[in-house]
Parts: sequence; structure tokens; C-alpha cells
Amino acid sequence: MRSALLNIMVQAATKAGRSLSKDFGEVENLQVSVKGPADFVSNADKRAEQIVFEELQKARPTYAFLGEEGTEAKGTDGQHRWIVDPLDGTTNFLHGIPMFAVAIALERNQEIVASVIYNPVMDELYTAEKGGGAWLNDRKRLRVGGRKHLADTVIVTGINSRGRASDLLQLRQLAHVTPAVAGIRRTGSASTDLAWVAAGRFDGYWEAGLAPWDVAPGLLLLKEAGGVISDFSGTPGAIWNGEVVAGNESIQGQLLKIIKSVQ
Ligand code: 2AM
Ligand code: CA
Repeated sequence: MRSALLNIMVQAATKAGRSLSKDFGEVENLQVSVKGPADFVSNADKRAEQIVFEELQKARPTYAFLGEEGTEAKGTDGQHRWIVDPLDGTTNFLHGIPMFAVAIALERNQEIVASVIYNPVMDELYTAEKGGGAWLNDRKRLRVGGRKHLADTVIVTGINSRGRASDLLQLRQLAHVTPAVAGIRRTGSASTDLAWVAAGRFDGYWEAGLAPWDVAPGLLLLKEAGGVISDFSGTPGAIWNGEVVAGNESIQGQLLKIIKSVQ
């Protein structure tokens, strides 16, 4: 049974997800045109944020709102804030790759207490509430993978290719992590990366240059699945400086050691 709060979040995420799903079908048709579907995608993104905003605002009018597409509401209760990425994995969406999600987190007194990540194409709904565990499609309780040896792990990362200093650092990190693991993956959706570490599909994840809405929804999911998450200095649960290293306790520690050793 979902709580009333989680129900509101799921309702918002699935409604926005249906809108994205419809637009995604259109994007697949637009792939052949020369101009490409970039403007169309940007509108799909904004539409999804508007749907999430309206749903959440209707249900909890006093909560603040922070969304990637620029929607902001200050809120009046001083305690609660929604942190929303209406389309995490925009580049995938634009290219007709079905790896993207609607991601919603609720912050209460500076702590993330509820999360929903929904991929409408795969129809995978990830939910978590503080103390209530992490779940896939309401049925499957999630638990991070149990591997202890880094050499056996599949690690996911993301490298934002916008020519910033953190990109080069990530490439150096990649050069050190790659030979130490069984496989490296890159999905292009940070919330999916964290959800899949929570589900034990990936054993670990690291990335820099992220925004709070990329990290906040997956952070709680991962913690509720028994995972550990920190920034590159090892400070637990960081979402505001854009750095993430995540995994089970053992793998997170080993990954962090490599990340720390790379300058
Ligand atoms: P997006 O699809 O919502 O843009 C991929 O590595 C991850 O980084 C995705 O979650 C992507 O979110 C995010 N991302 C891409 N470009 C970014 C940027 N310039 N700043 C912050 N996050 C970014
Ligand atoms: Ca994002």
C-alpha cells in the first residue's frame, strides 16, 4: 500500500510520463527530418514539467517547487519542497533512445523523504519513502547488489560533454576505473543510474557536474535499497555540489578510493 503522499507523486509522474510517451512516439517519426526534433523535445520537456507542477501544486498547495525547466514556487509552509526533473535523459529522448524518466523528490526540512522515478517506455516505476524501503512497480523490494570485489562489477557513469573542467577530471577517473572493473556503462539519465544501482543491475555509479534534480530522487531510492552515496570527498548523501559516488558499502568505498586518488 502506498501512502497518500506517494500516491500524489506517482499520479504526477505517470501523468507526465504518458505525455512524454506520446511525444516520444512523435520524436521517433521526426528522426528522419533534417532540422531534427530539438524544439519539439524542448516543448515536450516543458509540458511534462507543467503537468507535474499542476498535479503537485493541486495536492499540496503550500509546498515549494524547484524544477529543471525553470518552474519555481516559494511555498508557504517553510518545510517542504518538490525537486523535479520532468525529463531526465533529454539527449536519449531526442535521439529516440527509450532511456529517460520523470523524477520527483520531496524534501522536508532539508532532507529527502520521498522519491518517484518513472520510465514510461519501460513502464518501470521506482518509489521510496524514508524508512519504507525502495520498490519497483509496487511489487519488488529493491536491494543493492551484493558483489564485494570491484573486479566483478558493472559500474555506470555519465560524462557531461560540455567542455567543463569536471569533464576532463571524469575522463581521467574513467581511465583509472575502467581497468579495475568488469564493465563500464553510460545511460545518459542520472536518476535511472541511481535507480538501477538500487535495483542491483549496476553495482556502482559515479558522476560530477550534476544538478540537484538529477541526484535527489535517486538518492533516497538508493539509501532505502541499502546503498551508500557520497560526494568525491566522501561526505555522505551530497546532492548540492553535483558529485556522486554510489554503490553497496564495499563497492562505494573502493570506487571512492580510486576517485580520490585521481587529480
Ligand atoms: P538531463 O537529461 O535532464 O539533461 C547524464 O550524464 C546526466 O547529466 C543526465 O541526468 C542529464 O540530465 C544530466 N545533464 C546533462 N547535461 C547537464 C548539465 N549541463 N548540467 C547538469 N546536468 C546535466
Ligand atoms: Ca536531468
